Amino acid sequence: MSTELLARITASLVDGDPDATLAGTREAIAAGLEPLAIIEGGLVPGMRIVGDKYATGEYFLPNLIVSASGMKQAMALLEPELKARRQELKSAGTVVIGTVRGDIHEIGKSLVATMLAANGFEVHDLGVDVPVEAFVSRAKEAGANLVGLSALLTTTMHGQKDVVEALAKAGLRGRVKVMVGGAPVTKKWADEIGADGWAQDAVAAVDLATRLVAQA
Ligand code: B1M
Repeated sequence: MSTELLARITASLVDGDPDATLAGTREAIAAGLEPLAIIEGGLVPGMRIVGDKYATGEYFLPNLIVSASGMKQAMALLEPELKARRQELKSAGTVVIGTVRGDIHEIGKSLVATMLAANGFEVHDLGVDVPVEAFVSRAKEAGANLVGLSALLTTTMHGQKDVVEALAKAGLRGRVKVMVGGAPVTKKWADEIGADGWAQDAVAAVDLATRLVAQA
């Protein structure tokens, strides 16, 4: 039953049918599926297929936009469910997160932000297309232990390096760790730009953030 339901959610994203994505997500919540299982077993695979079809020229930009809208609406339903499962009330650390300058990809960054909040972090989500200086000033104001930088384009990954350098210039690198992620971002890139860590997905990001904050 749950496998069939998750497959239906995946198919609704691939078909570009946000109403069906929302209906499937509601049904899965009502059936008692864990929010994370819905995200990882239904929604993320759907977006992955859509991305592959776009890469091969089978889908075009409007397909991406419609599917992303379905995913975003489903995430809005799941966020309170994820937060409601948060049991540990002690703050795990303060994180400033955003998608770097020039890049408007929001879904993965928001998923990481939601998972961090659901795991007890105080999260300052700056949104997308965030200027370098905004990361620095918010990290200062919020007394952040960690800055999270998302980039989905090979052309915007450099923005992560710019933020690492700007944090160093502002004298914050002693107490602020940097975590990077996003589809084209690798551990090798993280090492190259002097970030403290790289996470492949939102679950790994929570583990990494926990480890980095412990070292901060
Ligand atoms: Co865009 N896009 N897009 N897009 N888009 C990609 C990234 C692309 C790979 C598609 C492709 O060609 N196959 C390609 C990039 C190619 C490249 O650079 N190598 C691409 C392109 C080219 C573009 C445009 C340039 C297209 C155009 O205009 N001609 C344009 C760029 C606009 C801009 O940013 N300036 C563009 C626009 C868009 C939309 C607006 C239509 C839409 C985004 C809508 C939105 O976010 N509100 C969109 C989408 C939806 C995608 C794909 C299909 C899906 C991205 C997504 O949401 N995935 C994507 C294809 C792909 O990635 N396979 C694609 C689901 C999400 C859960 O995964 O974001 O990877 P992801 O996040 C994961 C991990 O990466 C990780 O955890 C997340 C959860 O597991 N992670 C982190 C992410 N951030 C992290 C931060 C961390 C740690 C982990 O720590 C801080």
